Amino acid sequence: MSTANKAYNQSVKSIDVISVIPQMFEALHYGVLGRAVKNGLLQITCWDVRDYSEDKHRTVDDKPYGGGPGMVMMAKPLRKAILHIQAQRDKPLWVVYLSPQGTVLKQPGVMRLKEKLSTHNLVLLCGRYEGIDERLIESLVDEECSLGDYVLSGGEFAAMVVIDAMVRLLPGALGDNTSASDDSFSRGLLEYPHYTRPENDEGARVPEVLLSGDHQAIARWRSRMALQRTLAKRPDLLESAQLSAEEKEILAELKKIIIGD
Ligand code: 9D3
Repeated sequence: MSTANKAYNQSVKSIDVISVIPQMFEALHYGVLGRAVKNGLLQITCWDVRDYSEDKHRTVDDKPYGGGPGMVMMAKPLRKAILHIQAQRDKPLWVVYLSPQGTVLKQPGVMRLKEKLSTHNLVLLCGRYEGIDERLIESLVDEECSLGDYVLSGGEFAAMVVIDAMVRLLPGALGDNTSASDDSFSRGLLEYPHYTRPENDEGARVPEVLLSGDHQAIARWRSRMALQRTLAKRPDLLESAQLSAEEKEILAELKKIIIGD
């Protein structure tokens, strides 16, 4: 067991991905994700559905019953892949099918899936073509997740989005001095604006308060900016945001300014 797992006293968290294009998941070797895997925080295994096909052409799709355009992924190769994964895992599987019919995933949903990793081995099932045979969904899929209302060409990028969002919530994934729970987004707000050197970029100066060294004033300014941006760009988020008494006061003030009394 790696140092990372000893430190947090957890069993190995495991994500299995089933896809017809497992090569796409090479992207997971980079950045925060690549490091989390290297440090042993979790194990990601990609499985090629075609390895579970039953003919020499490695066929995994067929024409839809009832006619119509496109092809449908057959239940059998997917079922064989899922059962093969279960045979190698000690925890029960939690099978998530990435699909446009799924519940749209939000940050609380990401947190729930991350917590599932303690008791289950997560399987992310990626569809291609028109989708997968409904009987496979009914028998082996635990939940269906969508990213939102736009059309992708398959579930692979969706699966990578879900993995990225979950992994950065694992203790140790972001390093020691950052915490995912510090993100203003995790409290339901947009972030305050960020600045780095130089102080003067082609005439545009860094806001004076950030150079003041007054940490309380800086915190107040950032909190105000986060609220102001959220009110301007994503007022829908404010309905469910968790705000402190002070933030509620600032927000009431900002609303007066916008309305103009
Ligand atoms: C052209 C096919 N479409 C008919 C209007 C249906 C359709 C089938 C399969 C649309 C998209 C897909 C593939 N999409 C996904 O696998 C997918 C997805 C998405 O398209 N949008 C948002 N979230 C997701 S998660 C998986």
